Amino acid sequence: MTNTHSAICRVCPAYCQIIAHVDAGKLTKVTGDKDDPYFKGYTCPKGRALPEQHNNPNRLLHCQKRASANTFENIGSEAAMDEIADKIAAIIEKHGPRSVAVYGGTGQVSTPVAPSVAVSFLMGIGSPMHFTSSTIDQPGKHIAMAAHGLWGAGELDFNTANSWIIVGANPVISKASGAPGNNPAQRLKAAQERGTKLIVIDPRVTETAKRAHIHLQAKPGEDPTILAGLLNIIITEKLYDQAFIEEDVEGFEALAERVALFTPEYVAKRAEIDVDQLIAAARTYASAVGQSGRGGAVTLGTGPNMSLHGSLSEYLGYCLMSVCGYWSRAGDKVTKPNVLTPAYIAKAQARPPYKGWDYPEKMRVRNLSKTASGMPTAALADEMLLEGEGQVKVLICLAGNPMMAWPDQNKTYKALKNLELLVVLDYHMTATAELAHYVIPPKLSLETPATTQLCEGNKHYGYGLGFDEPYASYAPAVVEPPKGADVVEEWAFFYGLGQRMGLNLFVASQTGWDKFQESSPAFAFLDMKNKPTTDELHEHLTANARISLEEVKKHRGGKIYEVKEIVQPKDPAFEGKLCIGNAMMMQELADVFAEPPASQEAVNDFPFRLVCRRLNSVINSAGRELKKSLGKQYNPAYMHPDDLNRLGLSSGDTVLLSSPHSAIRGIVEADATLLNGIISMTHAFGGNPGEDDDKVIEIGSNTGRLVSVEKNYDPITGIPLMSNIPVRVDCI
Ligand SMILES: Nc1nc2c(c(=O)[nH]1)N[C@H]1C(S)=C(S)[C@@H](COP(=O)(O)OP(=O)(O)OC[C@H]3O[C@@H](n4cnc5c(=O)[nH]c(N)nc54)[C@H](O)[C@@H]3O)O[C@H]1N2
Ligand SMILES: Nc1nc2c(c(=O)[nH]1)N[C@H]1C(S)=C(S)[C@@H](COP(=O)(O)OP(=O)(O)OC[C@H]3O[C@@H](n4cnc5c(=O)[nH]c(N)nc54)[C@H](O)[C@@H]3O)O[C@H]1N2
Ligand code: SF4
Ligand SMILES: [Mo]
Repeated sequence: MTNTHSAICRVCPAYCQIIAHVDAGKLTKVTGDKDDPYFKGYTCPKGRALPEQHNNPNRLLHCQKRASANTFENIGSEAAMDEIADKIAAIIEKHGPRSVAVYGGTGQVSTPVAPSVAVSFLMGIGSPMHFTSSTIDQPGKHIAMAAHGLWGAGELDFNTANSWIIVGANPVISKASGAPGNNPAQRLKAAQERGTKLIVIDPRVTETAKRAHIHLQAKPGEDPTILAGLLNIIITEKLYDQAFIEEDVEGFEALAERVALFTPEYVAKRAEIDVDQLIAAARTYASAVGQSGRGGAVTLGTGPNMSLHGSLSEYLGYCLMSVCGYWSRAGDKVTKPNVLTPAYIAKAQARPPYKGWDYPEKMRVRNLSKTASGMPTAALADEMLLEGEGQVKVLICLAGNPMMAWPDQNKTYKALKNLELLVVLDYHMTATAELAHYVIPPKLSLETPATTQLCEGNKHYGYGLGFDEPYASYAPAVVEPPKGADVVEEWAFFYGLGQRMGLNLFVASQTGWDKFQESSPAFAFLDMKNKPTTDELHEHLTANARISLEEVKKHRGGKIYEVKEIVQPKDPAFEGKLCIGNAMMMQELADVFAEPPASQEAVNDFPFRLVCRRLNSVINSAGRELKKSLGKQYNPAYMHPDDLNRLGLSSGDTVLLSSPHSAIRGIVEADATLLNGIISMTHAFGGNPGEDDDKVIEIGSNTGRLVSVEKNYDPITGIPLMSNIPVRVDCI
């Protein structure tokens, strides 16, 4: 007999409400929950593949311990934790706590309780070495927020916007950055029908760009130029919000002076776009100036963030919103009020700029340090390779896949091989797990309880993330792990180490996530003798929620709560302002103006530009193991048909793609949605170095191998050039 249970899909941060069909204790099907008031039955192929993930014969059900260079053996989870705790203690004794690092990857969205316990573990042993995928994703977001400041009234409403700019993001596929995640294709279509004018900047006519009123199909890497150009038009044509700028913004003159360099003709020529379209985009964007609640956001994705100057591009996006006064005003509805995070008073006032970079924790390479985005992951491989005090000897990899995802795969390979201890928490034998000393398989998402708190908090990461209604949901575990499995929840692994190492671990309630208030998180110390339940941890995490978890639990299946918050006016004596003339950003913009649009090297020897792209069936490397749901098993190198013709190539041919750093094979495929000279290719495919050359049709290839972390990187966050990579195409 089939039972159905409401549940929350946690494959990606959209957190769709789903129905899990369970037959004799086995997850057999996932469908959308049509009764859910927010998701209304929406799912995507990755969510519908949850049964294949949970029941996959290749799923690991026992901890693995390396037995030889190429083999692993089963080990009991308690024994594994005994051995790992002993090893870590011995390494700390010899090399100090900084030798132990944790890397948390994208899979953490499936296991939202774990990161807090992992951080507490690191604090317990005294190591500052906590890294996440955030710094190889869109670290510019955090830098820009710090340089610009935040607006206390929060986000603009997607539902009432006159215009909306999306730069190098494709929310229809990624469900991230740009449009709300509850069926972004539908949300964009509805916006278009309402008359919202969408402006998209992308070298490809993406599924999102198809909904655009104006698509600036610009060359990649020119986002700072284009955004500065839009600002220049808005300023010279006096389309900005004078009153808002006088009251709440500083730095206007500095910005105006700098963007004046970026005349429409200069920008159009440099980015290879039509000058009239550029001017039309600026006028369209500014068309709601002075109309409270009608402004539009500028949202940026991985494209600009991975093409260098990501922080600057994000910053100029904020500048566009601030010169137009496109922030919620007193009397407007609060667009994303908290539910499972704490209530706060939304005020129409700035939270002025704060320190976002150059934090005291230094890396030993490239003069990098911790920033508001965290520790620079692009330098972690160097930290494992560089001998001397502080060298990283232990890596615990929590739901991430460095071998597939980190920039410079060859260096990552050497670095991971150099470790004294690599522990991978993952549910299958990934390319990273293959190099591990221990692999610890977890329960999978539908085997553990969940709340929607993580998705709610994501609104602080960028527009189009987080729910745009006061929505929340709780779901218990709906299936048990397969019979005989000895799997450990990720948080319980860190807890197990903590018990053995005599640490007092805690979880921090999510108060601290709310950037609009100054209060710090509430810490709940865990009982280190009697193991808490995952539900108890969720209770700690939601301790300060506006609507209690107890209340949310009563409404199984997701509910939009009656939270009708109105933005309050500015405190009478408040003088803080947003900043649009940050000196470092203005200098970087001058540098952009001075730099040649494309280096000679790129033009002569590497005439193509490889840009990032996401596939609907996978989330980075996760899902590649689900052969039935995956479709194509490799990542095609999409190119314009004219480029293929010119090179005498046809779809399906194998080529060698060389960057100034390294080379990979690729299988070309015609894609007329691309600009000439662009190769659009997904990351996190292929195998470890040497494994994919002869198997490119079976497993694809790894674009991260083409990236150097030492040349062309952001000096603040360390993110290297990971999109807009110069490449040459050779027939083989
Ligand atoms: N060249 C290039 N490189 C890139 C990018 C690019 O566009 N181009 N994108 C970058 C970006 S944006 C990111 S975020 C990073 C991603 O970097 P990572 O997060 O390191 O890579 P993923 O492949 O997402 O790894 C997620 C892992 O989590 C595992 N996982 C999934 N669910 C669970 C679970 O419930 N529990 C546990 N324990 N594990 C789970 C999956 O099996 C997978 O191995 O890659 C970056 N690298
Ligand atoms: N289905 C699916 N969903 C995912 C993921 C996945 O792998 N698959 N990954 C998740 C993760 S980790 C992340 S970070 C988000 C990312 O979410 P998005 O940022 O929306 O990612 P993409 O879909 O790759 O969109 C990037 C776009 O930037 C364009 N682009 C590339 N270079 C440039 C440039 O220099 N300038 C401009 N203007 N555009 C450029 C590309 O053509 C592409 O359309 O998606 C998340 N969601
Ligand atoms: S969009 Fe994300 S959360 Fe929704 S079904 Fe797909 S993978 Fe799951
Ligand atoms: Mo990402």
